[in-house]
Amino acid sequence: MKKDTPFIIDFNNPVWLPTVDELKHCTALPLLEFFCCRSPRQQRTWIVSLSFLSILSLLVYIGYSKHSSKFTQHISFEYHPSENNKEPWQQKQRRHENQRIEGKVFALPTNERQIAVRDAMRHAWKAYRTYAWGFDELEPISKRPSVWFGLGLTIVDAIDTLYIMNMTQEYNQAREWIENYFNMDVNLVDKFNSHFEITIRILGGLLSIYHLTMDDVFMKRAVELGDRLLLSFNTSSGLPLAEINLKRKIAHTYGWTSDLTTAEVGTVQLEMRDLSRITGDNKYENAADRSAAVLHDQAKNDGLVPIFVSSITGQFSGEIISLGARGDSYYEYLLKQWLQTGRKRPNFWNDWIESIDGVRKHLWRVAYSENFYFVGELLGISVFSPKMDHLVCFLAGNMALGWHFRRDLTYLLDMAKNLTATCYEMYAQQPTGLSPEIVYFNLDAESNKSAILVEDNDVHNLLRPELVESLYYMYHLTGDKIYQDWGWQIFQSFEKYTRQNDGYSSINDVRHVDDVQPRDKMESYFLAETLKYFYLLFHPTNLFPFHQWIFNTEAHPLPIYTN
Ligand code: DMJ
Repeated sequence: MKKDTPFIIDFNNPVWLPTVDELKHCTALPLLEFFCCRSPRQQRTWIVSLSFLSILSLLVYIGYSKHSSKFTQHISFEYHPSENNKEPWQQKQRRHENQRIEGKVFALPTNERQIAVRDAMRHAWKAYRTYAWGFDELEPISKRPSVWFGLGLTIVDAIDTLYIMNMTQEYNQAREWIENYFNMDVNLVDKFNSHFEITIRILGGLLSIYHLTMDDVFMKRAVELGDRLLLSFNTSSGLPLAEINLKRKIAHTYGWTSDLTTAEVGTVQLEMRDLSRITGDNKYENAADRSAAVLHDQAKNDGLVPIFVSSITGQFSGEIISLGARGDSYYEYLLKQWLQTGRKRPNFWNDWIESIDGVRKHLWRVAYSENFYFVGELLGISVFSPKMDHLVCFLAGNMALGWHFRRDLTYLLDMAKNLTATCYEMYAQQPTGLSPEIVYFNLDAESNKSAILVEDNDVHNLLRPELVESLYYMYHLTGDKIYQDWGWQIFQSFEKYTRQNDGYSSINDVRHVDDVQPRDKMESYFLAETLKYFYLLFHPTNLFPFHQWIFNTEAHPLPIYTN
C-alpha cells in the first residue's frame, strides 16, 4: 500500500484511530504498516505476545527434533527418475533383441475341483468389481470399498490369478485399469504405509503379470513404483525403512520404535532384484543385495534371528524368535533368493539351512498325545513357548522346496510332512473345518488336554493361504494325493463358512458353525494367494516347474535366473 492510499477503518470496531500525521509515517510494508498503525499500548502487547510465541515455537521445535532423532529416522528424498528409467520398455526391447518375447498361456481348468476354485474367484471378483472397483479392498458385508494404499490393491494383487485361471474377460478389466488408472500422481493416499506390503503385493503383482504376459504396460508401472520404493533403502544401515508415503516421497521408521521388523526388511529382495533383471538397471538389485548382506553379516543364534532389527546399526534387536508374525518370510526368502540367483550365492543357502537346523534344535517339538510336530517360539534365551501362528504353516512347503534341490537332506522332507499334517489338524479339529489364527500345543504328558489348544482371542480366521501353499508344494513334490484331498476339504469349508452373497469374508470364530461372525473384510491375498494355490494344487501337473519359477511371499510367480 502506498503512503497516500486511503486507510480503511472499520467503524464497527473503532478501537483507536490514527491521526493523518501518523498515517503518513505508515510504511509501505503491510506488516510494519499493521504494527505502526496501532496505539503504543497495543504495540507493546504485540511485541510481548510475538516474543512469547517465538520462544515457545523454538522450544517445541528443539524438543521435537530431539525426540524424532531418538525414536525415528526420518528421511525425505526428492524424486528424480533416472535416465535409465525414462523408457524402460525400450531397454527391455533392446535387451531381448535376440530373444523371443512371448507370454505364458494357460488352458481352461481340467477338473471339477479347479472349476469350483475358478467359480470362487469369479464370485470374489464380481463382488469387488461391483462394490469396490478401483479401491484397495472390499468390505463384503457392508458392500463398500476400503482404502489402504490408494493403488487398486485387489486388482493388482489378483490379476495374475485371473490370468492363470484363464478368466479372459476379468483379466482384461484388470489390465485396462492398470493401464489407464494406476496413477500414483492421482490416486495415492497421502499417508505412510508399509513398504513391505506395497512391495510384496503391488510390485510383486506387477512383476509377475509382466513375466506371464510380457506386456510392457506392467513393466512400466513396476518401474514407476519401484523408483519410489527405492527411496526407503537410502539409509545408513542399508535396510529399508518401515513406512513410506509414496505420494510425498518420504520414508520413515514406525513412530513407536527405531527398530524394523525382520520379516519386513528380509522380504523385499526378490522383487527389487527382479526389477533390475527386467530393466537392466542395477540400482534396485544393489539395494536388495546391500540389505541382504546386512542381515547376513549379523550374529545369529544357530541361524535363528530375533523378530526386530535396528534401523540404525542393522543389528538384531530383542530376544523373541518366531517363524510366525514378524519373522516368517525372512526365512522363506533366504531359500528363494538362493533359487532366484541360480543357486550361485552360497550365503543364502547357508543361512537358510543353518536356520532350519536352528529350528530343529530350539523350536521343533512334538505335542502330547497325538505326535503332532510343531514349531514353537523363543520368548527369551531358552524361554520356550508352545505357540504357533497359522503363518508358520508356510514353512512346510518351504522345507519341501529346499529338499527338492538337496534330496540327500531327507530330514527336510520328513519335517515338511510332519508340519503339514499338524497344520491340517489345525483345520480339521475345528467344527467349521477352518484353522484359528494361533494355536498352542500341549507339552504336558500328564495332562489329559488335547494336543492342539486354542485361546478365545485367537479363534478368528483371516482367509490366510499358508497351509494351502504348503499343500501345493507337498502334492507336486511328492505326488501324494492326500494333499489334494486335504485341500479340497479345506476349500469346501471356506465355501461353507466364509462365502457371502457378495464375495468372501474373514470370520471371527472358527468354533461355532452357527455363529462364525463375518469380519466384513475380503483380504486381497485371498484372491492373490489362497485361491491361486488351491487352483495350482488341484492341477494334475505343476504349472510352475520349481527349477524355473519361485513364488514371492504373496504367491506372485517370478522367474529363476540362471546367469
Ligand atoms: C500375505 O500378505 C503374505 O503371505 C505374507 O507373507 C503373510 N501375510 C499374508 C497372508 O497371510
